[in-house]
Formats: sequence, structure tokens, C-alpha cells
Amino acid sequence: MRTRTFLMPIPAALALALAACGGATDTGDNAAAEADRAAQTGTATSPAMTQAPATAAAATAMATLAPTEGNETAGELRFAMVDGRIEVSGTVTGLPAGGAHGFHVHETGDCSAPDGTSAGGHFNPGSTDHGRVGQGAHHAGDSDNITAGADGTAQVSGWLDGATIGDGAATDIVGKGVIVHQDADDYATQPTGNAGDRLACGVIQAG
Ligand SMILES: [Cu+2]
Repeated sequence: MRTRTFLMPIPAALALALAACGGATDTGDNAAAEADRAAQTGTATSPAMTQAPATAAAATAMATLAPTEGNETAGELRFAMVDGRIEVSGTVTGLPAGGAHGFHVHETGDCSAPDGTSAGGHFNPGSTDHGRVGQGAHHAGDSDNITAGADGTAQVSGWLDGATIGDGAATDIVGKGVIVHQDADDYATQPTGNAGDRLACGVIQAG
């Protein structure tokens, strides 16, 4: 059974949530409920998009990360709905050895800009504050930093809370971007986490 925390330690976060007409937690609950139903029945559908067959057991997606200009970072990522949240797995290569790097779903699935800025800001359908997933207010696209080993490779094992896959809801990550940053996310600075430049960019695709 999934547990949720409703910590709202920062008045500004609460104000933002209230200003969003219903608040981020409501949006997340609805999306999670929809995702749960879809996972149970295998009936996740979205008429506007090409979807896996209705017999698919789980909502999944993938993304291929490609380096931004002047960088070597690349990778392959998998996203899967598990117990109402999205688990993110995969491998990212070509990072500076030993460093921690911000890792987020961003609002636009467009990696055309040489510096990756075309992917926009963090995916934030609930109009919440930036933060750390699992620890109070955070964007739906917020995930933990990834850490490279001495060989510059990071094994990704993170998660997203408040996001969905392939249901066509406002929280759906299909068609959104994924960014690996130069610096670590401090989980506090608004709205970016002060994670710096973009080393790699990818577009999330159903499948
Ligand atoms: Cu980011």
C-alpha cells in the first residue's frame, strides 16, 4: 500500500497550492487513482496518441538521452507505473566521474536547442514548489539526483510522484522531456534546484 505525505512546511507552498484551484495534492490523487484503475484493468487509453495494445499489463514509457552541444552525456531510461507512482530506471553514460546531477522530467518534449533549453522548465502540472520527491511539495517531474561512478556512468533508480504514463491527463509524462543537469539539484532553490546547465536531453515516448 502506498503511503503519501502531505507535509507542507512552507507557507508559500501552501499558498501556491491553494492558488492552483484545488491544489497539487488533489491533482495527484486524481491522477494516481486513474493510474491505479488503468493498471488494474489494462484500459489506459488516449485517443490522440498511439498506444500499446489494450492487453498491455502496465503503463510504461522510455526515453533516449542525447548529449547537448559540447557534452558527452547519453542514456536510456525506462518509466513504469508501479503502485501509483512512476519508477525510473536506466543507465546514463558520459558524465563527469563521481558527480551528482539533477535529473527531472521537463515540460516540453523538445530537445532541438543546442543547450537543451527547448525542453522548458520542470514538468509541474500542479503548479507546486520545487522540492524533493517524497519529502513534501515538489514538482511532478522532480526526481532524485543521479550519481556517476568513476567511469562516468550512473545507474538510474529513481521515481516520480504525481505523474502518470499514457493516460492523457495533465500529469501524463508521455511527450515530455527529460534532462540531466551539470550540477546537483539542491531540492530547494525555486524553481530549478540550481542544477545548472543541461548535459543531456530526451523525449519520453510510450512503449
Ligand atoms: Cu531539470
